[in-house]
Amino acid sequence: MGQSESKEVANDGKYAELRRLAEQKGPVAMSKYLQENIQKWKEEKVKFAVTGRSATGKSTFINKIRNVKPRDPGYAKSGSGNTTKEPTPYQNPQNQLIVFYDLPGIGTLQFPKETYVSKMELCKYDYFFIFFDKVVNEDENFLICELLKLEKSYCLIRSKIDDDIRNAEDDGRTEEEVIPAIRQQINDQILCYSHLNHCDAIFLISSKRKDIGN
Ligand SMILES: Nc1nc2c(ncn2[C@@H]2O[C@H](COP(=O)(O)OP(=O)(O)OP(=O)(O)O)[C@@H](O)[C@H]2O)c(=O)[nH]1
Ligand SMILES: [Mg+2]
Repeated sequence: MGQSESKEVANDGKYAELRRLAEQKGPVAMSKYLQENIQKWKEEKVKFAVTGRSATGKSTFINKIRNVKPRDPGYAKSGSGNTTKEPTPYQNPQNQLIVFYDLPGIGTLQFPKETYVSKMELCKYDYFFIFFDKVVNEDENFLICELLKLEKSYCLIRSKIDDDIRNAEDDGRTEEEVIPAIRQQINDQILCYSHLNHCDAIFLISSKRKDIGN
């Protein structure tokens, strides 16, 4: 086995089958196998969990990406905190196999972090969007550690960037200064705690203003 092949790839059942075909049956059988399997991802159901503290904008984000307005059917209720009371699935209108699960906020009195992982059945989701609206705090830290134990992947979503821009403008700073400063602050925080480094990406978003975010 070549040195560049990762353990993950080497342990993958489909990869092993491909190797076997290549070695025993040759390129025609290999090509047939690839053609049969390459489209299979399109038939897979993907469950995205949208999680994080209460009132960080999880439900609002789900409405935004689904382009659903307050009086439309399937609108995820948003509010000023403790709004989402149970994990609720929302299908992506472009692909019904992609489902966003709107989760209650972690670390509230109703959903303390100690029981959140089991109550929310975090093990059943494929990927996690972890929302936070100022700095990564103890609750996100806890969540990330638990996801690492479950070997789940996640990205971090710093929400409500429009609020930061508005506040900064009141303080005499510009949008061009504020966004890189927030990103830098998050990166600095992540560098200090090695386990936070596992996140796939950090997005800065606003569900209220389409023109900002990166
Ligand atoms: N300024 C601003 N406000 C936002 C944004 N996203 C959400 N909000 C507001 O933040 C509040 C909380 O939003 P929700 O979507 O209910 O937050 P949540 O994370 O689902 O909250 P829980 O269901 O309680 O966990 C609402 O008043 C939203 O209008 C944003 O990008 N910018
Ligand atoms: Mg909600």
